[in-house]
Amino acid sequence: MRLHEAESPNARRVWVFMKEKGIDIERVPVDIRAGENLTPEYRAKNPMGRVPVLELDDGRFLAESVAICRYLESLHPAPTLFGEDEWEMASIEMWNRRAEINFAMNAASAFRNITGFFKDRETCVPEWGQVCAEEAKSQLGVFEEQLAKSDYLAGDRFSIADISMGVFYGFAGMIEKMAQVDFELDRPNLKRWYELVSKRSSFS
Ligand SMILES: N[C@@H](CCC(=O)N[C@@H](CS)C(=O)NCC(=O)O)C(=O)O
Repeated sequence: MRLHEAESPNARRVWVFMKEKGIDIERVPVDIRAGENLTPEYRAKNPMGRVPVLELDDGRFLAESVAICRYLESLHPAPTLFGEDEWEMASIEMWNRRAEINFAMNAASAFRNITGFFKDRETCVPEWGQVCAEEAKSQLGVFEEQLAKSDYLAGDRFSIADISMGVFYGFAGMIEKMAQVDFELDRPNLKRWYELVSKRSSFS
């Protein structure tokens, strides 16, 4: 297997996941700034033109970070990062979706629209970026409340939900500087949780 990737938060989710599992595979760098991910050759691997993409030994390609992680979890079930019983699996899914849809997507849209980082390939609307930044900030309140109740997002076990949220919470610190926005990241429970999560060797 090979991972087509770039220095980017979604690829980082897969690296953290692989490190947690002790999986080491070949990595193929894709220069997303130069648009290598937009070529017909790359789109044959992933029609969405995004990284990361996992290339299987039989020549099939799998995109979407969490789909890749699910595949790797099936190959390497222990330690589980998607949960064990029905409730835990569903809770992890719920928090992972919230991390992705409610926080990460809004933070990433703020970044893309305000900085114009990918303006060579998409229309950027800075005002929309500001709306997304406000939404990301307001959604953080839900995570702050949840983390007052448990060590990790979906309970007492570190999971894919913590990987998704941890990677994008870290990225949000960089977005604040680049896009001059304030997500109010510095909230007591989120801060305590991020210190715990980012101490893991997988996050280094
Ligand atoms: N839903 C996808 C999102 C992938 C994604 O947006 N990747 C970004 C890097 S974090 C990318 O490839 N950006 C290049 C571009 O937009 O041209 C996933 O979870 O893998």
